[in-house]
Amino acid sequence: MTLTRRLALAAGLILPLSAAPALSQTQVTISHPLPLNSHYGAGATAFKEAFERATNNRYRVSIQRNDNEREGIEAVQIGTQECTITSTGPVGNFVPEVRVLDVPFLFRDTAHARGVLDTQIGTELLARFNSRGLVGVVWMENGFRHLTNSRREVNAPADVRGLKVRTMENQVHMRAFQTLGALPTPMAFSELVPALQQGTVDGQENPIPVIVANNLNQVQRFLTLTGHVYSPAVLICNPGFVGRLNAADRVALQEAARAGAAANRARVTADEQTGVDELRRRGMTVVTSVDNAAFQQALQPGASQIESGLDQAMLRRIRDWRPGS
Ligand code: EAX
Repeated sequence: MTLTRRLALAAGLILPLSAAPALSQTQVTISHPLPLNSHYGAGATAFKEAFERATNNRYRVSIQRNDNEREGIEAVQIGTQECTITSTGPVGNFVPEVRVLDVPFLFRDTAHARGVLDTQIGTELLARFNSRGLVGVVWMENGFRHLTNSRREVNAPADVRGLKVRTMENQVHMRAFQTLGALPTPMAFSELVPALQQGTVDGQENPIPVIVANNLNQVQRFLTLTGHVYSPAVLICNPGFVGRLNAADRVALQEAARAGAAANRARVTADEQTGVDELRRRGMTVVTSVDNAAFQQALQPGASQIESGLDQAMLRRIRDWRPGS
């Protein structure tokens, strides 16, 4: 099912489309949780430029920062803003089927993740947004998540035991850190830096682009490249907004979203190439040689709990996915 058809279905389009007034300019607000100079900012900017150009500026896109991703999704759901870019962290609380993407060590590498999300499985998961009062427009990317903390070097799973680790408001991630013996503390990104500054939590986990863009080196000493979870991002829009688009503008939205995803992913790739050296330069102690198999082994006892309630067939499809499949 093409995005265009999904958008039409989501918007319940059965009436002749009302064309937007020819000369009026419609404001479109899109939020994301990071600085403009970030992988989400790059995606939002590319989306803005492409959508305004394709609609001859009949739409003006305003990019706003809201570092509470759950709030951004809620605002799109009730229609106080048109779109948001968010990691899948809190999305599972709105679209439970998406939680399947948050399983530790599910994706072999970035190519596996992007390949799954950009083909049938990704399309099927985006379609799940429709019944939840949301339109999943395109998958974007946050990146592989790594562990930081300010108490000690983490070289092995046993070093995680007893650490108070901030997690996103995500049951799958919380169960994983419980299995490792950590004390997972879920909170929105907006609360993270104060919690680290006040010592409410010892550590957190995020992709390199997020750590760099938010200068988390100022509140964290140690970085361990665990790569324990691939963190997708997603561009979500309000069904009413989509439903008011004429057919040509809906195509423009789809193509602008793809342009945003391409720019976002390119920035993740760039940040991951330079970010670790940059964080070392800023003073972090970085553990690069991590025995990922040991972490996967340490998670095994909790695997059934971590994956409880998730679509096991979908998990198998994702694990078995190969290019061309
Ligand atoms: O989406 O909350 C988080 O840790 C997210 O990775 C961050 O907001 C970027």
